[in-house]
Amino acid sequence: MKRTVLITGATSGIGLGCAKKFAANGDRLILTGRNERRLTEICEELKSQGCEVLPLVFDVRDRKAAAAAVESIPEEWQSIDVLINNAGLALGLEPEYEGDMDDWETMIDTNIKGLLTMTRLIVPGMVARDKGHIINIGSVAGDAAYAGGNVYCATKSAVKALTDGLRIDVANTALRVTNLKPGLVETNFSNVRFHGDTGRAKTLYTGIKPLTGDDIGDVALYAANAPAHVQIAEVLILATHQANGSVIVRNGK
Ligand code: NDP
Ligand code: 8X3
Repeated sequence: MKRTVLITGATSGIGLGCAKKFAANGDRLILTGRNERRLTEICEELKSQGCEVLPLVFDVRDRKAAAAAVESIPEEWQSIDVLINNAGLALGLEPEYEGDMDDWETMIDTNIKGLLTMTRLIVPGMVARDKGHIINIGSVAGDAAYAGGNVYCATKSAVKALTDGLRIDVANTALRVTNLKPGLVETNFSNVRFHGDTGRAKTLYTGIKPLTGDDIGDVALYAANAPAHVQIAEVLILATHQANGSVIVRNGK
């Protein structure tokens, strides 16, 4: 039977990679994002490949809009089997004592509070059905801080704590909870981080073959397709020439 998979932030990068992989697996998708035009294009493309898709346009920082969007899901789509909490971003790479407070607020509101809002809205149904899988997109940045990462790293450490906490809270159910922690993935992430400075964003990926959104989609699908008794709790996924959040060897072989 087809699963219903809700992916937040599916208009780009890792969320889009997950959407493509779950669609190819025969699942049906609820895809979210703020960019309505892009979301519509992606849904049309997936539909043309035979995937059933439901788009929901809202900002995960807006609790009321998120609740209204979830409320609007037609009854036959409401039994969500997999929730991929992916929507998120980094803003800035300044030292902590020089960071932009508005950027901090946006990261905290999106990466932590947005993820919590979606968890609070979707997981009670999973618990009631005793069925479901929550896949949170954390980061290598949550393992240890790197230079200029400060607040972004803190939000991804929070994702780890919230994922571990949820796993404890549902250990008496059949639900599974996974933290996927990618390293360098070439997406729109660095353009967003550097406020549209594409030249600076590109330098992040020079001299190394980075991961792609599809690579992370593969791992998410693996975790979701594991037998029911197997819980992939946490996976760190790095490019071959990246060792951790701080060590990246450029122009390795
Ligand atoms: P992208 O910028 O390519 O994609 C980010 C996605 O998040 C977009 O679909 C965007 O959609 C959505 N999004 C951002 N803010 C909001 C919001 N307030 N409400 C709803 N949706 C939002 O970046 P990535 O794909 O790289 O990032 C996805 C996740 O992966 C993030 O959580 C990021 O922290 C994490 N990650 C990224 C890594 C990387 O190297 N790229 C490595 C490790 C983790 P829209 O603009 O339509 O709202
Ligand atoms: C994104 C990876 O190393 O740019 O979470 O923080 S990193």
